[in-house]
Amino acid sequence: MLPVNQGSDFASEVDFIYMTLFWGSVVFFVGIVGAAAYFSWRYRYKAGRSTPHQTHNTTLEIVWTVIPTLIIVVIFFWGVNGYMKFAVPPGEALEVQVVGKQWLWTFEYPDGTRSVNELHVPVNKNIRFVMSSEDVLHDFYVPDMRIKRDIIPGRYTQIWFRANEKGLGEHVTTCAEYCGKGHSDMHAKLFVDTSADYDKWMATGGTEWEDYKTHMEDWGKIQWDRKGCSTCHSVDGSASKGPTWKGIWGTMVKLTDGKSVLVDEAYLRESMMLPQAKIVAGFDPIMPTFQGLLRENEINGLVAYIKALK
Ligand code: HEC
Ligand SMILES: [Cu+2]
Repeated sequence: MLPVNQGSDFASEVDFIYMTLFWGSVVFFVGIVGAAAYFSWRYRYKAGRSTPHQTHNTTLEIVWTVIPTLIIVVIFFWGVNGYMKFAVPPGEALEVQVVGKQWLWTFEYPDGTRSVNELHVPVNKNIRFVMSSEDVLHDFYVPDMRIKRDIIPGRYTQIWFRANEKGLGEHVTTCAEYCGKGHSDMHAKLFVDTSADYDKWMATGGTEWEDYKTHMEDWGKIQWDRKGCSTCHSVDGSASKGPTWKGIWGTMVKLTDGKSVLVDEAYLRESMMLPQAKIVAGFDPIMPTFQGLLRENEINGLVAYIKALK
């Protein structure tokens, strides 16, 4: 029974008000039903017993009106106070974009890192979730944090929490709005990390560090897809908005100014950071700069990937 898995500061407050209401209801239920049962037995029909004439009892009526009213008013303000905390994210918070779609979750962090069905947050930090849907109604629900809010197509909704020490570790995130056939598969894992673990996760963008070192070109392939390079660069030699990456490593590329340049590490790097510096012949200078959008390890991965595309 409650309280279980209180991963956020909300959790204990929510549980406390919930349990107060629950036990309050139990006390009143037992008291009222018990009294009714007792009186119906105590004053049951007996031959010769007559009931005296009853009008009313002013004192009793005032007491049973005023006391419950006061209790309800206290509960109301208690609830509003909690709701306001829950509904209004604090100004200083880490912002994570949450996108729900049939039937998975994507999360995007301030530095552009994206992850699918896996959410990492640092402990003891306010996290604000800005949520949108790509298709139908969904509902972002993290039971251990006691947060839940609808995600509505065409609109942004927000929610926030602050995970505490008790919340360190893995939690379940699920969709609480029936959204079609795969609704029950719409799970994500939430990891509350220490700030060191969180930094490490951000640095590698979701892949294990060791993994990244041993499979640089796979890491580059992930970036090709994640960072949108794939919309303009093919990797199979076919034509696209930009030159294909297949087989370019180590060759001489013709530029619009008539010169040629060797495709090496420095040229690839420059092409990503300052794409307008050297324009490949036959293409328009439409490539956006990725200055500040690619981390060192991502650039290395992309270079390794291009190198591997023979
Ligand atoms: C909007 C389309 C577009 C996107 C997105 C794009 N590029 Fe490009 N890219 C181009 C075009 C067009 C060229 C050729 C013209 C030039 O050199 O600027 C090019 C050239 C390059 C070159 C030089 C290729 C050669 O054959 O010499 C590299 C390397 C490169 N892009 C890397 C990337 C990487 C890495 C990404 C993703 C992080 C990316 N590009 C995203 C359009 C794009
Ligand atoms: Cu859903």
